[in-house]
Amino acid sequence: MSRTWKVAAAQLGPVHLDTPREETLNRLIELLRSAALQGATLVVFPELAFTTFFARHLFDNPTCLNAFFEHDTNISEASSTKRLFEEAQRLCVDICVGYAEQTPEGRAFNSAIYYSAQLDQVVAKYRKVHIPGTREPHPDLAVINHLEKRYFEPGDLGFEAFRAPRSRQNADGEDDVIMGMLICNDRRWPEAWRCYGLQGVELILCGYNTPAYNPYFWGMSKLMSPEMARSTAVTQHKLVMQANSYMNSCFSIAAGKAGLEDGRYELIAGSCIVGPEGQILAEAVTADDEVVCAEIDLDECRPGKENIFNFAQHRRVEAYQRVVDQVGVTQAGPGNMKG
Ligand code: CDT
Repeated sequence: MSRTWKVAAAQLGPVHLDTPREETLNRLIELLRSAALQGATLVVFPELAFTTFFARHLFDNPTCLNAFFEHDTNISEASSTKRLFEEAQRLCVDICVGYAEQTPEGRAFNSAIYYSAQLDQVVAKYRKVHIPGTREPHPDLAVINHLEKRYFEPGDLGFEAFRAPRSRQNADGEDDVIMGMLICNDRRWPEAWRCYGLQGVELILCGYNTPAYNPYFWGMSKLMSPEMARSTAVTQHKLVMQANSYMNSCFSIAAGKAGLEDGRYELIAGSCIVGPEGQILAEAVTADDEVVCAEIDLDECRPGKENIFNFAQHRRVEAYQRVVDQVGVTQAGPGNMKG
């Protein structure tokens, strides 16, 4: 049986603070339809896809902040989001979509779910583990605020890979694809990918919102023009998608929110689909609403998994203890001669 799959990243152009949610939802549905017309049966949407990237802003009023969150435990049935899932079901297209989750206990997570059209249900949920930015706003430079640490707690679901049947391919579940979800900053952490790699992952799905210019967070960008900072941010985004796909012998799909939000907050574009040898198979050419499509053959993950990155044969866990024992840096002392 062929293991090819036509998949897509749905890049979303700017969404402003006052953009009505209905309007954004309509754009997501248009992207879904356009991907389906091109034959895709899996579409990945950005992080926090239903609203602007609200973590740029300080909200003193909890009602204003609440408007950016989903409060229903099942967003495929919630009144504010269900039209997207109904359309996915009608088109028989799976979707992965990011959203701000508020639990019934009042906990807040930056989450993503995978909806299987064939099963007509959400089959996996992921909560972003690496929460970047700060709790407190910058005293005098509001434009660079990134307040995710204020609005979200670190995800508590770990990196659990899951299986889903490829839509329209088979109904018996024998040829499920092994997938994992990451959200934005997670893609920069090789530990996250390796947790999935160790579960045989074949396809990583990752939505993102990456500021194009932030002199307080990006290495070197204090020295850079906005243009150089943007191109460096795009390079680093692709670098981590390509390197980690290669090192875990898996495909990956990255879907971003892009462009200039509210006239001053720029997000990088660069939505892309990457292969297991680290090659970019397709990428966005605009910083606006755009579908990026590629046909992938999941069996292409096998050479890497069976040879250079055959974990069972080559990993040396006895030498990796520091990776899980230590959080921050403990600088090496002078001299390390042992043995
Ligand atoms: N959304 C998100 O995680 N963005 C981060 C930027 C952090 S800069 C404070 C990213 O890694 O792209």
